Amino acid sequence: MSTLSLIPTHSHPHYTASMSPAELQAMRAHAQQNPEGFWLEQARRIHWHRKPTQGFRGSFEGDVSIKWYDDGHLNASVCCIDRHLTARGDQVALISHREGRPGAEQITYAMLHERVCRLANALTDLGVEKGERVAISLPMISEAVVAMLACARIGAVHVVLFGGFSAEGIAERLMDSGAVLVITASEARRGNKTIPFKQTMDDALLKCGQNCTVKSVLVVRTSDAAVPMLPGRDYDYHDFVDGFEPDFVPVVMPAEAPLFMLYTSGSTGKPKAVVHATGGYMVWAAYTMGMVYAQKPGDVLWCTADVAWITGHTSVVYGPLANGGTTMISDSLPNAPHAGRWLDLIDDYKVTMLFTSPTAVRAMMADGDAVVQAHSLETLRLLGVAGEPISSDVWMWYHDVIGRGKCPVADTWWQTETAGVVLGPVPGAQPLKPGSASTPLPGLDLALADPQGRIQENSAEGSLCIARSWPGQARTIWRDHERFCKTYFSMVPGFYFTGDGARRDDDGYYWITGRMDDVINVAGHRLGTAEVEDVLATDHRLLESAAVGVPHPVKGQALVVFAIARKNVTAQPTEAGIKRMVADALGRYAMPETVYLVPDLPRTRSGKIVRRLLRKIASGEIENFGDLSTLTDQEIVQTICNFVQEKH
Ligand code: 6R9
Repeated sequence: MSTLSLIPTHSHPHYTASMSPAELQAMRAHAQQNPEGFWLEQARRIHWHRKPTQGFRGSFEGDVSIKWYDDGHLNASVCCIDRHLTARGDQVALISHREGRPGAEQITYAMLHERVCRLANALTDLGVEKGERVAISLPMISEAVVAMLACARIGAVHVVLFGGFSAEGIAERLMDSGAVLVITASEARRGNKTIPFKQTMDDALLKCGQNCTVKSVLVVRTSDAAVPMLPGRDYDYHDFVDGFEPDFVPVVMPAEAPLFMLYTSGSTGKPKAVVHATGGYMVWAAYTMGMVYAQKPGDVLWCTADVAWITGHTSVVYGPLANGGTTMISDSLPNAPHAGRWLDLIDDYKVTMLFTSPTAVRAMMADGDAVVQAHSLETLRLLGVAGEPISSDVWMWYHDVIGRGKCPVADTWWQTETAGVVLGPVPGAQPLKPGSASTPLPGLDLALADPQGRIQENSAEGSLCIARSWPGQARTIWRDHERFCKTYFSMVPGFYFTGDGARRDDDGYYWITGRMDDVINVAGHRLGTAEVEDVLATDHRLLESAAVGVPHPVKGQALVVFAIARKNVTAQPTEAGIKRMVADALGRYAMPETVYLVPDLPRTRSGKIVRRLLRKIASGEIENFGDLSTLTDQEIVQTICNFVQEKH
């Protein structure tokens, strides 16, 4: 199948590749033979105040240590702005489209420099020092990009928080990160819903109570709605910031100084903040985005990801700007106020490179081809996806209908922890296989391990691991290095374990088979089932619960919860109440699709809940359950099936 659907290199004559197949081959060989030299050469993609003379130093063994370009010095905002000012100060760096407002803001590199400097001055005035954390919780507006770069300019560590988090979720992250300042908005509109950013932040700050480290809050007024402002703590962003000087001498940082941290979900416990280092991350952002999305003058790259995800950091902000490209953001929804809204924007702003999620592609596909046909889309020359598996039929639809058969489709596999593309094609320089995330970028050494941790050669299936460090690798988990070592380096000693399973075919192309741990992926959002179960464990009316992911036609996966209600409590929990409780605690994105209140759960003799069975039942696969002999009570499987069927 993989060979039949191979799309050869020469299929997209309209796409000018950044390198030839032979050049790519040579690059791979060079990276393999001389990794140190290769990565020092790649470091030249960015601007250094002091050039590094060392590549990787460290080890995946024992108390894992990862350092890149350790003797180099730089400032990430200089890489993204100042170094472009002479050659392309008047080129548009950022197109910022706001739904319901005519036109879009076209922010040149010179304007971006001014705005970032003003905010850097304002943050310094408010006492933010280098190394301190600044939390950013904003919709997709230009201030989000400016805020990240201003933190980088003063050497502060940004922590971008997703607007969909609940007050509780935000409070937890503010306290864990020790953020000293917050940048948020008054509110945002998503379709016909209002997202009360400031209200949620106020609630979160209240919840932090005695443990609150936040001293100031900058509020971008995104609508006319009045929001309560606490004098001495809260400042109107523009009233305050716009008065500062449009120049700020960047704080030069050592390469290993943290640039940002980002919370993500794991299989156990609370969300963890993954820490990324300035030098390695910047090289990696420039390299990976340069390899997959090689922007030429005039290219407009629209990555639809929210800035609060790693894709938003690398593919919206740092990658395109480090490479001197034009990046676009929009706070619009793909199908509001009407289906095909994103297609309007592609035509309106002459987008040449579209990078979105498989969920968004499936949603566009569900709206029907006629919506697409009503648009020109003639500026598009490259399409990309990341975040979750894309099936070959959806890939083909994206290629044939959105791309009109003219644009290569780059399916890229990566993670918050890898910070940039690991598996992905160099478009035009190698054949594509619909449904495969292609091959590792040059310099990356991937491995598949069997259940005993033995590395498999040639075509094989197993746990996806990375054998050698890469510049953008996460350095640690904030305040929990032990968890970092255990989560990523204990599974296959000496290797970084990704948490995903994959198959490698005869041509060396990788096919991701999905997570091997209890992490699910709802519309590209990573969610630990343990997080959901931890929330439900706080409700005294519930005895126990189990959360699983099931296939969903648009979202990829959906969350299903099985819960056991305690007997003899006065107010019985309801399924709707349980849904609300999860959404209130974690955020709207985590709202379960379905909740089943059941009398018990299938367990092994050692007491472990058998999630494999729950996943099958929840997805309606009730024909073949396999071996049930290890269960304490086999009847319960049928009982739960009956509950599920009754509901449908
Ligand atoms: C960039 C991002 C990471 C997890 C990852 C994997 C899944 C990402 C994928 C993919 C299949 C792809 N994933 N890209 N699965 N094909 N092209 O998504 O980061 O939010 O940390 O999620 O997403 O399971 O382990 P993050």
